[in-house]
Amino acid sequence: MKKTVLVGALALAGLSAGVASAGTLDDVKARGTLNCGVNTGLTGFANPSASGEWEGFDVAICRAVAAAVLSDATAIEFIPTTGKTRFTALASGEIDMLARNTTWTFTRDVDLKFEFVGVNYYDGQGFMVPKELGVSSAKELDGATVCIQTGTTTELNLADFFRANNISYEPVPVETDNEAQQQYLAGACDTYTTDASGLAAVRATFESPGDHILLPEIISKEPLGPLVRHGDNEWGDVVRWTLNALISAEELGVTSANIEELSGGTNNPEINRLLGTEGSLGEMLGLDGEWAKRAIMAGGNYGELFEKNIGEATPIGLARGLNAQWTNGGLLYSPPFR
Ligand SMILES: N[C@@H](CCC(=O)N[C@@H](CS)C(=O)NCC(=O)O)C(=O)O
Repeated sequence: MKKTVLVGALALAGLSAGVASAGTLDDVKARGTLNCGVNTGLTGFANPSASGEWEGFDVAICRAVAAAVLSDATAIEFIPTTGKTRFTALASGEIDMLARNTTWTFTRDVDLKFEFVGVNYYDGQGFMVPKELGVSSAKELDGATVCIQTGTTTELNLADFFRANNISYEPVPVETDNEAQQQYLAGACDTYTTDASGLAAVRATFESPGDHILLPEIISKEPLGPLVRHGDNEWGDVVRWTLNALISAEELGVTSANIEELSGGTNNPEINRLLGTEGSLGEMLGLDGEWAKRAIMAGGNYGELFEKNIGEATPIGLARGLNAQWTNGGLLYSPPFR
């Protein structure tokens, strides 16, 4: 009797999730494409190129997963999502994973029932102002109009920061970065606030980036990472270890330039396990031995992806900072491939 009640409750719980909560790995394999939720457009992170190809630091995670699972880094349907629509898209099953500068928070995990598989960018919230506003600290923004993207952690942090500093602001809500950019440049808001990486990305697209400054305050922690639905652990493992493969590859010195040679076998057992010449880690994931090799070859290791898409040599110009490897004073630390 007790057993029946329990089974019934579980079935109900499954139904209330609204989608098949298990088996995304099989679904993706059967479909032959990965449905990856990304931004509507944020230079350096996720943006269609002039020829219509999605590219960027978040897009690279989708590509690595598609390469690992489907042996094809282009077998992806990119689904643009806003701050508001991203979670419904994931919960409903419209997308298999979300890679869209999304902050790992308690409520998104526990209440919305998503699983963040790791962090691909450690960030924090900042403020951008036109130089001519003559402001040098966020604490001088009393009474300012603030462009703010709805459905984000940004909205909540902003309220906390102004309240804690006993100053007031007038929100100018926007739904996409494009809209924020237009409003800000048109002077509809005195300042634009979002993740500091997002501010750098937006500023890079301005005609005169030098006319705008980022204020020194970073008012929050924004660990950004890919996420999947709760309760689909096999799929979660695939996305988690794909991200870890990119991070470990950098730590172990595996690059797009030397990966072919290294996958012939090396005297470093961890590299061999990563690249599938030793052990059977791929099989344990429901993939083959070369899954991680393909993931890394899709665009390079973590460091290569960083430098190519958002690094100091790009117009976005981000330094590694917290996103350096732990061996270099940063927070990037992949668990071992063992
Ligand atoms: N990390 C924050 C904010 C993420 C966010 O939506 N950022 C904006 C501003 S950088 C964005 O990505 N916009 C891209 C778009 O509108 O497509 C969160 O998870 O709530």
